[in-house]
Amino acid sequence: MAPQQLVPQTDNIADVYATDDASAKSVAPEIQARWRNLVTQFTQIYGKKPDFVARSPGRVNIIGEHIDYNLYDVLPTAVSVDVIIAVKVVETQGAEATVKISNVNPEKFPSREFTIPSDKDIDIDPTKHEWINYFKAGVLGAMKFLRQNNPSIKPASVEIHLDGNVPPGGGVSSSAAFVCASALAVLKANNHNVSKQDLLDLAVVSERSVGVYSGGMDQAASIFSERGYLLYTKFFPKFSVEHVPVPEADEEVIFLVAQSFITSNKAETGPRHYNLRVAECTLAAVVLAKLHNVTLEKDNSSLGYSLRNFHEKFMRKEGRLQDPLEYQLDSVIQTTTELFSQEQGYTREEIAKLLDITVPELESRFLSSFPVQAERFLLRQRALHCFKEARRVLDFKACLSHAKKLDEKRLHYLGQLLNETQESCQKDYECSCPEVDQICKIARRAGTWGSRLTGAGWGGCTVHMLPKSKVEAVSQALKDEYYSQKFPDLSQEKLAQAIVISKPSNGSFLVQGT
Ligand code: NG1
Ligand code: MG
Repeated sequence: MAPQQLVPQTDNIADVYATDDASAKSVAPEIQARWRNLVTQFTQIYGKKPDFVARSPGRVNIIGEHIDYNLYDVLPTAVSVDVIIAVKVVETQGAEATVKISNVNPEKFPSREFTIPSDKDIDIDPTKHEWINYFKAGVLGAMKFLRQNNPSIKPASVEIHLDGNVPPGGGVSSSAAFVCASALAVLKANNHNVSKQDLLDLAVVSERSVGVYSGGMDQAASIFSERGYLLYTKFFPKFSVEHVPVPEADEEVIFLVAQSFITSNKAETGPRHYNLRVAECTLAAVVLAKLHNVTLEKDNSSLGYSLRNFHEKFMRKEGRLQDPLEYQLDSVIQTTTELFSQEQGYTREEIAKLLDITVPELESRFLSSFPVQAERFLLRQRALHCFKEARRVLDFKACLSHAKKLDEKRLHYLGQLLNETQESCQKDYECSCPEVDQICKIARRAGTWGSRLTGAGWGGCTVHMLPKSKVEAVSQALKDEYYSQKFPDLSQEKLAQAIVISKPSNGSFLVQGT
């Protein structure tokens, strides 16, 4: 991957959205209308046309769930829904730069005005779930980055109009799309053409400032994806990406995304859901390291100690770093099965004892970055999910990479891997929910090769892999057996949003001269 590959710029939105080379110059009418609307409204509100539009998409994760913060490889791709931000740089009147920001949906997202301090970080109150917090997170990351190169930089004042159509809390990374587009907008407004790598680094830092200790998968997929490819993303020993094509098959292979409409706001449910899992995996890693008498240095995972880090140190001690990763993972799975025998999980006292430290030390070292609500930590189940999921990602990628063509056998194998991921998310990681389980069952019965939750889970989105000829039957089955039962008064518009065919799309883009 070219380390300094800049975020691409264009004056033609066909370069952003055309997904099939055949229609490389044509863009779906509703996308054209959405862009025209953004620019027209901008001009109505601010009296002038915008200088440029910054955009970054949501992502669907094909396989590799809840393992990015453990620094294991994942396989997402960008989808076409995105956040588009029209920007105009204006004169700074007072002492500090001002931001005027409005949204195409003013009832839900009222206009706001705030200043950007030039000598310190902008303050964000993560306990107040304000829609502009994500834009402020982008400002925070971008200004931190710009100040590194130019400590006395005077930020530009800007007028902003924003349209995001990534369903929030929907598991297709609305938050990452929002933060990446925002940071990109601020960097461009300050005349900095940013590399994809730099945008990624600052976007991950920014997203954590709104209180969610996520991995880097969403931001990587939002920034680095290229249309037609899945984005094989590695975090260890350092970040890198590989664009993996989906080989031809007798029938076009479709990835379909279906909303459960059960929203899960990670910022609120973190202490007993997402952030708790991050803590459980971290504790599993440090206990496994202690039991194998290996030392973990701090890594760049959310809490500084990851399962991948333990895996590396354990294999180094066994002198097996040259073994294929698959075999290494088999051994790590084996030792986890043997060492973590308690199905009912471990209390703080039991973990502290295993680590030879006191409970207060345990709290301050591993449980003080963010609140978690749990009496027991299910180290066995969470670690086994992650190691086995990391193994499935390797198998999924190997199957794609070694095939010229995907025959029935391979397609069923890929689908089976997705189904195993769902099973593990349900049983070992407990991040599914009854509605998502039901959607997967309905879709499989109607003809998908594989169906599973995608993203954090606890609601949100599902992703399905199926032949083009089954799209109609699967969509109909979901409408008849899920949406009409569960949400009988769902509007036609919401129903249309519920099921999206997500072709692997482009990542972040700057569009000028709109
Ligand atoms: P979503 O569901 O898009 O919020 C979250 C994390 C990812 C990853 C997935 C689970 C954030 C911002 N992103 O994605 O890093 O951990 O869950 O694989 O929390
Ligand atoms: Mg998110």
